Amino acid sequence: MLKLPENFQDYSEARQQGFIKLKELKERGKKVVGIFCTYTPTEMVLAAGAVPVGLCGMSDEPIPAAEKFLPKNLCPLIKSSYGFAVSDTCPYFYFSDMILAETTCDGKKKMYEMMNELKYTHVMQLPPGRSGSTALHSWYDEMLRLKEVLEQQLETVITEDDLRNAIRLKNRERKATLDFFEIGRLKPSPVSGYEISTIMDSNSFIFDTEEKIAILEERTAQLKKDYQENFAGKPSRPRILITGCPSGGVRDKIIRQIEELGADMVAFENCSGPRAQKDLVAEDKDPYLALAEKYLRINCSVMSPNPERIEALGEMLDEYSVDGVIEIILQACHTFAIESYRVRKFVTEEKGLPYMALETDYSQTDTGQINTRISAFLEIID
Ligand code: BJ8
Repeated sequence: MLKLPENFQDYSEARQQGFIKLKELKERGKKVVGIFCTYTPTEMVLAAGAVPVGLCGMSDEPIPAAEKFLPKNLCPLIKSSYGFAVSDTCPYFYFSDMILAETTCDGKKKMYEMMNELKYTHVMQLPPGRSGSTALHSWYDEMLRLKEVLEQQLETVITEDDLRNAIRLKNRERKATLDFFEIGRLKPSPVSGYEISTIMDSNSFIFDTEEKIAILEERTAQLKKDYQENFAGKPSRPRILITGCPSGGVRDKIIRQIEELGADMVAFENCSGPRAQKDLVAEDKDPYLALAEKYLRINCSVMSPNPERIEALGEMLDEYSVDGVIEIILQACHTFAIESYRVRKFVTEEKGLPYMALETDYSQTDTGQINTRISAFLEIID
């Protein structure tokens, strides 16, 4: 595995430091909105003068608390997120003035009904597909409705200027994030997938967008320099792309293992990667329409049909010179599990690359079995 930089923060350290910063912001009167998904139009939260904070559960610790209320056979991300909330063990949930969620998969949207009993949860009605004009119209209406909800709940007013400023700021953040991801295109890659994933998840605990942009730009510049001085011209290890469900909760179990077993994790075709970053919000039109258009284009498996994900995957396989694809399917995630049939067919038959799906949860019970499967997969690539 590549050596991690000296100032590299691990996820739990970043999460810890974030608590303190958020507490200070709250004491200064700042409002906080807890969010769960890439479909969340965070520009609206910023325009309301509030701070968006990611609440996706990535740990198995709160799962027993969740299983008192939710079925055991449910996605660990949903159980972990609810478990933190119901056991009151997540300061970020505690500090949130409200929760902003969307109707994505069935498990999440039903869980949000229960979360609403713990804290006010506004659920945006995300259309189940993008076809026709109805989907865009109804999603546009959801943006307008969200403006009213935020204004009411946070006792503020969102002006068009505020929203345009937030759109410009988030677009700059997207460009900086994309440049950071694209370091993985270099051969050999000077950055580990473990670092990419950790930095992206840890950045959700930095509440000043300018600071986030600066961190990303600085690390990208360092990595480019490091590539020129230490990596260019050297042999490359097998290059793996991760696809499927969010991978933050299995970072140690899968991402770290892939790299320790001799491959480079160069790209993420999931919500830890460029999925929502590579497509900017248009700055020259009705900002609510621009947000509706941008967020509806996100190609998560909850959309039906979803050919855009396969197109995006194909582009990434070429751009990142990928040698093999590993799909992470979290336990009981039906949409990614079913879509994996198309992904496997596309990767193996159209792109001629090896593919493997790993179905797992946040526990450590299958660590040995996963290591064996990753080792066997890397042997095929070699
Ligand atoms: S845009 S990937 S963050 S919904 S919770 S669908 S893993 S069963 S997280 Fe997601 Fe938004 Fe899509 Fe991204 Fe499956 Fe679990 Fe549902 Fe999940």
